[in-house]
Amino acid sequence: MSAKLHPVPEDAKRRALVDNETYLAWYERSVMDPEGFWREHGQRIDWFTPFTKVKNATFSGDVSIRWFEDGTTNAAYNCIDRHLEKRGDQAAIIFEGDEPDTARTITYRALHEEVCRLANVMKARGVAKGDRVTIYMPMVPEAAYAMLACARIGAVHSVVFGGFSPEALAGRIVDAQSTFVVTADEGVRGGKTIPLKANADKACDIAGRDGVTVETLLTLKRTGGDVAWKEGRDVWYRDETEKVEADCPAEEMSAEDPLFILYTSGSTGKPKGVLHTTGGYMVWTSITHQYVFDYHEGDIYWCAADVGWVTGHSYIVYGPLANGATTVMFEGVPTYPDASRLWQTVDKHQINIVYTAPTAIRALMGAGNEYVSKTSRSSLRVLGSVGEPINPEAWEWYHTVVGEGRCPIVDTWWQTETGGIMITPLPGATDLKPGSATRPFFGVQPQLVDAEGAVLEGEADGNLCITDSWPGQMRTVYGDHDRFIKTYFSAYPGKYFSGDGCRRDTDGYYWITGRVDDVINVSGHRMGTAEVESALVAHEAVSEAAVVGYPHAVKGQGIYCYVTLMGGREWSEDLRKQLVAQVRNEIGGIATPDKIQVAPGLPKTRSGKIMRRILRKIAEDDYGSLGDTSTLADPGVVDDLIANRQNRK
Ligand code: 6R9
Repeated sequence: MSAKLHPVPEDAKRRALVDNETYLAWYERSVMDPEGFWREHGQRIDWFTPFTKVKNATFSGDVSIRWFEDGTTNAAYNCIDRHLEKRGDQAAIIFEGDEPDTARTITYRALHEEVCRLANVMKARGVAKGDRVTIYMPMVPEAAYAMLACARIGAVHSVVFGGFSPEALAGRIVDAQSTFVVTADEGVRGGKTIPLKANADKACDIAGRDGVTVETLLTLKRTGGDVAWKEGRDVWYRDETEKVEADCPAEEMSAEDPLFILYTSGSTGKPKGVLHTTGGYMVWTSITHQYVFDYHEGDIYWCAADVGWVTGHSYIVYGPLANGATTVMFEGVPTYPDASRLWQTVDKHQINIVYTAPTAIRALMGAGNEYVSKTSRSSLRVLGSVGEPINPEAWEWYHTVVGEGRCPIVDTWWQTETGGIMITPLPGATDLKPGSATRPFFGVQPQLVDAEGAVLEGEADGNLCITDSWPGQMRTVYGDHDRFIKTYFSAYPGKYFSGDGCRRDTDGYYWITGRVDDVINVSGHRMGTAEVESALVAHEAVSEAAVVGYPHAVKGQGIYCYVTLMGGREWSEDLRKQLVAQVRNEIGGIATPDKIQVAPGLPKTRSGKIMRRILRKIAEDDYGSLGDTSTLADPGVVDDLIANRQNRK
């Protein structure tokens, strides 16, 4: 791993909110005196009733995590109302549409009215505090309005990424028992339309068969494309918002009342509903947004993620709006109309901070420097990366070509479960090493352990745990607290286990090495190999499937599938297409298999466990170092897999 050190640029140091001395002092206090630290920083959001209790968390036994528990507040109030007096006319959201000539600005005052109206629509149609609302939307401001409208009335939103299939959407509607769904006629991305309403229609049918009847399907007209209509259930967004009052009081929520559920993949079973609550999450997203991006009053800030992912929740909507920032919402993709799009958008809106994913950086790097150099980018001050490890080459390109050497890069490690950024540089404080997420944020206590759970000190390579609670942490798996305990607190009792491998170097910097479980990361999207496998075996020709990740130049990891066919079934190009379609139908386009290999047998131990280590090596074309295969029930299957591998260099 490259250890080239990039010291904090003088400019960044001069204007930064936090320099290195401050970082060290605050960090020390945050872990020595968490009560005192968070009592003070908990004041950064507005409370209706101030909290007196700060932290009440245990990672043992039943695992219970509570922050600011006797305080009351409201997330939408903190994102909107409290800014109205001072910045009612300031842009809250700048919407940059898919086509470059479509931009819209929404002031804080306008945001207030939009959110209140939608909240009143929800109430009028029976949504009450604690009810779950599913949001299946394109990247348009109305997606943020829907989230904030839920927060305003105390409903719990579950945003489902617009790229997920009807089956995947249905599964999430059913798990959340959600009877109110917000969607659009069609989404538009990179010039292509996505049939969201048609997908939602199918999802409602499936959910209905599984016992959950969607009562309202509120549909935003985005393209005006043809859609089917079910009277009584389907209503147009704008028709409804016109009928109601433009004001709606923000519900008084207890700090530990749920704010949202977001489904994410794990190594086993169905996606889990990660549950976040109100007070701690708002404190965490706002404090991290301010210090990690060195956000100053008046800055224009752009996180180019989708609200369907946690990054969109925490760093397009809640964190920036809690801080009264101007947040850019982008409907399109970085390569449309061409690979200049991000940088042209930066110039157009004079954006100061850009936060995106390594997969986008690699794709743009591949397109060539001229797409960058023909733009000015003089407004840029801080660049961010999130979603997967960033390789040093992509880091250097981002730093040198995009940022012209003057913008610190914050490589932020965190997860859906952590609610917000955990390990990260601070622009004015941290000397950077390309590829390292560097040091823990305030209050975060990382620890590396070996497979047996022994704590590793100093320079070490191990499994990344966090030893104590932080305010933004998930509280439970929706409807399944046992699964929460099992998934995160049982591998290393008393500690939160992230599922990531990590190295700590001699300077105490952290280098995330990727997942150590059966989760793969494709273009920054998390996927359980088990989910892809269950989609494959649902096809009548497949008797068994094993899925692993392999290195992919742009996506980070690609999806490599081994399938064993039912007796008598022959492999054909047509069958390959059917299997690809099967996975896309069950999960969505993001899970499209890159390679499928027929495997007459899979390498299994005598107890029947598939040895994925071997399958990974073969997929990586690294079959020279398969390690010990003596425990295999039939070592002969390995030779066959190698002879027929799909990934020859
Ligand atoms: C925010 C988000 C979480 C997983 C995580 C890790 C990987 C995220 C990273 C990173 C290396 C970074 N990951 N950021 N790996 N460096 N800066 O991405 O949440 O979708 O839940 O994914 O992504 O493997 O465990 P989520």
